[in-house]
Amino acid sequence: RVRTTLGRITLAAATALAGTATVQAAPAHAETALPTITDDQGRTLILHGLNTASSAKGPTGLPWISRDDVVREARDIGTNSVRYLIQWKNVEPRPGVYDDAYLDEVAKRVAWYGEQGMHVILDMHQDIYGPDACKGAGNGAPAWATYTDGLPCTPQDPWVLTYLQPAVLRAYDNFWNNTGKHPELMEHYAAAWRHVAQRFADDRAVLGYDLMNEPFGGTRQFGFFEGPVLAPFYQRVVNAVRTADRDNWVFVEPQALGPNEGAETSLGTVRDPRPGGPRIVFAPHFYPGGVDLGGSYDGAAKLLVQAQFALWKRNMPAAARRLGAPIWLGEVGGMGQDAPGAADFTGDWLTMADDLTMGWAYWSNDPGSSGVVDGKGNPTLFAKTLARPYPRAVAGTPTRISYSSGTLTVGWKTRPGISAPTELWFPSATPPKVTLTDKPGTWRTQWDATRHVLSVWANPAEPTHTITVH
Ligand code: 9MR
Repeated sequence: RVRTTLGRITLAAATALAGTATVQAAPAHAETALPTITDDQGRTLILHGLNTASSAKGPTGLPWISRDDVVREARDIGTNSVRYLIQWKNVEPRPGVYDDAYLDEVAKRVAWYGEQGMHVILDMHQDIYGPDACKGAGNGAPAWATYTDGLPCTPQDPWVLTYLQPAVLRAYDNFWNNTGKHPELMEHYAAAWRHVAQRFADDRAVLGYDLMNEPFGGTRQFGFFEGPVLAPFYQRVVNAVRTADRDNWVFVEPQALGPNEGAETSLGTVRDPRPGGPRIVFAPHFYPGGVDLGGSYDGAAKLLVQAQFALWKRNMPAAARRLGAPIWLGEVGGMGQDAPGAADFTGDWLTMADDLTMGWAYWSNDPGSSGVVDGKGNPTLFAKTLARPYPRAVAGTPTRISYSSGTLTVGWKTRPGISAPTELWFPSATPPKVTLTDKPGTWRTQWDATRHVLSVWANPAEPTHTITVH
């Protein structure tokens, strides 16, 4: 029954979207390169990572992982980053009262990633507002910040439909102050972020803050939400974060409904008050055709999903360009390894990310059929497909990333003043065969067989470089 319903929903969505979409491949390299996320040596970071983890939505607000799991992940999948889930309800259990013991537990786990040289993006996660909006179905907001005004709620299957329950719509309407009754809630949220930013501003493992997972506007959607409500809200949170932390990156998401399937976003520009140039990242998700809700990537469903690939590839980089921000795919995946076309789908979105020279965080790192280890601790299909050769740091502006049949090709433009090397990760410990377009004798490489990382010091006098590695 669920599959049939889903089929109808996705078909309806396809029909609706087909009207607005020109379903053709967008040019892989659009006019001007987007700004990039950079490390403290000025190199572009291409972030490959996992969302860790859905289990952090529970009462403790902490994910299932141990230190050893992080060590294994870095070694076997080569991730250089993590989208680490935290919860507002655990940060601010009572109004204005912050649980620093919780943040200590978060910091302890953040350090595990730091030990592996990985970059942490803290994600203030939520689904369906919070656990008190609809009988425990959701996560995120604390009980004291949940005003459902006595409206009814029944958790739905698939879970996303719970967003449309009256109590949930009202909880959001009160949060965004669409009702005019609760201006204090957004204020609290911004202050909670300031507190988190204060705690992590000097933590070298932390790269940035994803301000709100998959925002949902209640009874205001699309142009009635993203421009007039969401963007000013982000502005307020960014301003609050910047009073505590001038340097970390701030990640802003479009609303989830629509953009998750590739539809256009009307999110307005968010200004970064930090001196030295903006550090705001546009961080959309990609869940075409309900692949995370029991969907597949074969037959008619595959056509729909491919249409949404084309939409996403056109609309999300365009939005990033409009916002003047780098783009990073904060969530993608959620498909069980036994779902028809799972391997194919994974390969196709990985290729899309490479085509856009864009990093990603896979959903998710929870043990199970859509994780990287199954319930018994055995590696899944995804452990293998996500362990893909890539340039984790580029000493300049990447112009090309492509990987196929055992060959990784990376092109970049020199950015003056970077002395740190370009670093490429490979799943195998065997030294790779390298060719570079720079004049012989003007460049060198070094192979780290333990970390599987090839460092490349290209000739800074040459404006462009292309490396090919077998
Ligand atoms: O995969 C998650 C599923 O098990 C949960 O029931 C659901 C509600 O918390 O959330 C799913 O994860 C979603 C994430 O929180 C937000 N983006 C989409 C993810 C996959 O549906």
